[in-house]
Amino acid sequence: MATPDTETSDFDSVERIKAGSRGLRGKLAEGLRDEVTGAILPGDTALLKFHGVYQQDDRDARNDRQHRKLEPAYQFMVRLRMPGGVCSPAQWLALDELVQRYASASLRTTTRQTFQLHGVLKRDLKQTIQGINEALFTTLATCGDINRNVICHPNPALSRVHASAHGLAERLSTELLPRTRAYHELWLDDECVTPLPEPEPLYGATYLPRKFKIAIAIPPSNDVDVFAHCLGFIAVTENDRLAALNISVGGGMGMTHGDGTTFPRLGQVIGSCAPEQALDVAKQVIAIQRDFGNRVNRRRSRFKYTIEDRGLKWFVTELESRLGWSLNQALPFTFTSRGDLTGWATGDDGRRHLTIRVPSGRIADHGATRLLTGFREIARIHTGDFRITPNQNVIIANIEPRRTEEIEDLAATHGLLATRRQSALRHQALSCVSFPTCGLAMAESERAMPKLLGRLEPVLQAAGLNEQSIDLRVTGCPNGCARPYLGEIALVGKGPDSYKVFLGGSALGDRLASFYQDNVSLDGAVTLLEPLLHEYAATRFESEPFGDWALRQGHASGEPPRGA
Ligand code: SRM
Ligand code: SF4
Repeated sequence: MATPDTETSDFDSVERIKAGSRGLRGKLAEGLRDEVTGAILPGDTALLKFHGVYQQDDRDARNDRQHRKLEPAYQFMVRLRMPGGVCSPAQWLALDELVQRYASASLRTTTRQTFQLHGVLKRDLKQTIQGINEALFTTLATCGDINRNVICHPNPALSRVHASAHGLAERLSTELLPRTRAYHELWLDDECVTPLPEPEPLYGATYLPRKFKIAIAIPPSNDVDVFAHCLGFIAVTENDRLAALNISVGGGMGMTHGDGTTFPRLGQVIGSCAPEQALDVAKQVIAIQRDFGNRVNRRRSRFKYTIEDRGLKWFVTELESRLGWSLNQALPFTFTSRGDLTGWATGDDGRRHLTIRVPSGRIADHGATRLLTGFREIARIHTGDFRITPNQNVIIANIEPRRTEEIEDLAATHGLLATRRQSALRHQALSCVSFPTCGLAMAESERAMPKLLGRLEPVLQAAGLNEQSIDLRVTGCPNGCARPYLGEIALVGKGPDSYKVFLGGSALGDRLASFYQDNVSLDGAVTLLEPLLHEYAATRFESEPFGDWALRQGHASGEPPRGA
């Protein structure tokens, strides 16, 4: 059940809060000073998100504290902006120190290529955010009704094109930030500038109706799930350089159980542009959403519904008239893969990169698997960088040849390579955070994954599918933070140990999964999937992915899901 004042609460009040916030200031400064409560002032939680911070409470402790008439165990989640997921060893070490001092001694990589810190107390928020800024990161606008972290294919082995795509991700990310100085005043002790509020030329006083997301894909990999994004750029490469970008619009995942007017939607390619035109395109797309997005019903306020309701033709005409030039024709592109290849890779320039599988993105120390310590030790000697992938994994990138063995040894000693021996399904599986921190969680996700995978792996083994890559995604609610409707198999939480099962998304992220069965427990999911996996093993065509097979065999209807 959602806590009050989440993003799905009364839309009108969020619009009024933004309009009256004096450039996202509200009464945040007062709320942060108040030592009587661990929370901030109730009207300010929506504003706090624009600063990259979510007020949460420990949901494991909620009932007990309620029983003891204590206020919820308030704590904060802090999300970083990290375009393209690049992080230096010095930055890694700074974040590591912050999570040990102020947070839950874990770093959480996200499906949007950045880090979240969980469990920060109000009294430590300012020091935490200052520490993040000292490490040359920001948390500004990583949440809220605004453009979020821009993601792109992280593989440095693709050198020149990747570098251009990463440069574009950084540029988009920076140029689309809000102009308010509220963040600097509140967290970094900058002086208050007058007159307030500062003009927001792109966003205006009420910002966007809802969050906005951009991804850049570099074919043949669709690891960013480009069609899940409000705006997607798909790189077109010529002679090892970024020559053009196809433009996809109107993608998004979230829906609401029981509300058939809400649904996940795939982005559609509307044309192409030159790389230097991408920023202009992004600004005008955002401006259209600012002006035409639904500001009455927050459940239908994402950009995908603006496209769905007004039509693609209307949108392209509006975009071209604002740009003052016409889009070029879409250019051919092909995706042949998704997900990350773990293990060693060598770039064109001979540099080496080690991709580490991070189960559910949780970098913590648990028993023999000491990911937090292992990455810390590696960061101490590594001279290249780290890349967070859009699948919650980490690439130790650009490793100096003389460090290769040492880094591999450290990785092995701390259990970072343990997943190498496990199934291909486990390697690709994604799950969202869910309990105990997510205020919107309905069922377990991250914490359920080890049990689910542990039960599924013997089934895969028996069916001879251990090496078969199958895209499994689990989320604790229908919001879709692990992009489940693009999974070949997806479990979407709807209540304690109760999930909706979806089947038949394409392995390349260009077809949505269809609803398969309701009210399935985790054990029930294994029972449900066992005969399907055996049937798949027996009747698939050569190289036929599970999602395509499920569609061909009629196990997936091919109907895109709706919230009902
Ligand atoms: Fe998400 C809300 C976690 C990627 C769709 N998401 C949340 C919140 C902040 C819950 C809340 O509003 O109170 C979750 C915090 C949990 C926690 O305790 O940390 C949360 N989302 C995440 C992360 C950490 C999942 C993960 O395990 O990696 C991802 C952080 C991304 C980042 O770094 O910025 C994350 N969320 C996504 C994605 C995937 C993506 O962007 O590629 C989606 C689906 C794509 C999309 O946006 O359509 C996604 N999150 C949502 C939604 C549904 C929005 C909608 O259209 O209805 C919500 C709820 C909302 O906004 O009201 C949500
Ligand atoms: Fe929370 Fe997971 Fe739902 Fe996202 S999908 S809002 S992380 S339970």
